Amino acid sequence: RQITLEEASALLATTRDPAEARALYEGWRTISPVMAPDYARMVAIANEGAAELGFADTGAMWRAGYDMEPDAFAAETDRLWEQVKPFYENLHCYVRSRLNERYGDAVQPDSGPIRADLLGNMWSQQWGNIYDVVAPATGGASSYDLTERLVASGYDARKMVETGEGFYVSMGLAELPDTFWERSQITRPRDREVVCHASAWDLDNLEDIRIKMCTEVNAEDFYTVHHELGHNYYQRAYKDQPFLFKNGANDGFHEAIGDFVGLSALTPTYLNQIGLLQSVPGEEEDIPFLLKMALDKIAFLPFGLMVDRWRWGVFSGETSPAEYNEAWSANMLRYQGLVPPGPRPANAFDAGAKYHIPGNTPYTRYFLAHIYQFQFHKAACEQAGWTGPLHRCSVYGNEEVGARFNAMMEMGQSRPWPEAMEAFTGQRENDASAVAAYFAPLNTWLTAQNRGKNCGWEG
Ligand code: X8Z
Ligand code: ZN
Repeated sequence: RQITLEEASALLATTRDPAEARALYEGWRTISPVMAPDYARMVAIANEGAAELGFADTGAMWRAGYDMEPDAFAAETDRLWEQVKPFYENLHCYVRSRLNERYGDAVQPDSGPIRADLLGNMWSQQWGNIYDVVAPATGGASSYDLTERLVASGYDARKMVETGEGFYVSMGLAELPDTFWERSQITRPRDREVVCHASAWDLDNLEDIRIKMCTEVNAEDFYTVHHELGHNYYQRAYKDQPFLFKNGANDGFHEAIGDFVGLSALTPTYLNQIGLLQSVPGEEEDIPFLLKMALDKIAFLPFGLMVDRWRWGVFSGETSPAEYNEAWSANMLRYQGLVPPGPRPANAFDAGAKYHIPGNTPYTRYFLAHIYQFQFHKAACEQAGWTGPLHRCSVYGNEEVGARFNAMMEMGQSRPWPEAMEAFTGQRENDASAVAAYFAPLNTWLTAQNRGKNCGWEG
């Protein structure tokens, strides 16, 4: 029987059987070899268009969207990666050793790269689904599981989206229009094939905003709902700009709006306020909470980088179609420290099994968003007068922060992005120090856990 990606993802999230994980990982990747020739053709066509517009290639065109020279932007992503890499290496080291304890040397050795299918996600891009496997052995674990809380509280897809809207409304932003509810696709239709990868749309450049997703009641889609609504709230905020400015300050901003809101919406304090948690855990749950967040947010960083590192090479011609898969695996190893569960077939086109590759959606935006959302969060918490640890801050119900945030969103693309950044955070730079500040207690804890370990990998 054929299963959908949603079904395969749900199984991969919960299976703890390495053979099943491998079958799911490899099974999904059988969909993409057929795409490789068309993909190569698309690259050639896109490059022709980029050249006509005066760019060296499509990658250079994509890197030109950040109010600086394309090469300077590439260097900027290197600089940001160097800033966060030590955190990722710490997390990688800790997760590897917990996987080793769980599965043994034959499945996951305690040195070298991690087996990519053991991380609970089809692309190993967010690892929160294996929290139970890597939860602290001593010193208190998390007292709740968000997926379980959502299910137990009787959430359905619509309630998930309404809850997301509720957060934005609490910040003083307007409710979504009726047409949003009439015209959005919130669940998978029963009668036809659709693209289920979540997206947000602005149909008339005014009020006709919609999301299109196949919402499941779980923690991952609780995040995704907030993420998608961020796109819609941004779109509506800049609707009065001239047409050419109806866009994000840069594409990383667009991806960061909803994630910023999500950082508050995932706090136990907020989950308690909306009745999903009966009580707010104390300090003893700081490390479990931060570990859960890091499994999603820190683990994502090298993935957010490697996708376009691969594509930049493809567009520039440095990587030929014959080298597509080798180069993809090499990037997985280099940035993420991951290897596939077994040798890949000669015709494998693993990149094609990630939505944004055949969809040709740039990906560095998500890497940036994983930095920006923490810059926004830190600034918002400071505006709110918060003096406690950043990970416990929520700006739910804070209309003053909402007004300042909306003012940045209303600017759209009318000014260079550093001005939009400055309008909300007072800072004009891409800066990963807010990531460091948010995760500081966890990083200290991980360093202690990893003492005596041989962290890192070759490659
Ligand atoms: O594609 C998305 C969104 C739509 S813009 C659901 N994201 C990336 C992905 O799923 O690969 C959000 C996080 C990263
Ligand atoms: Zn998005």
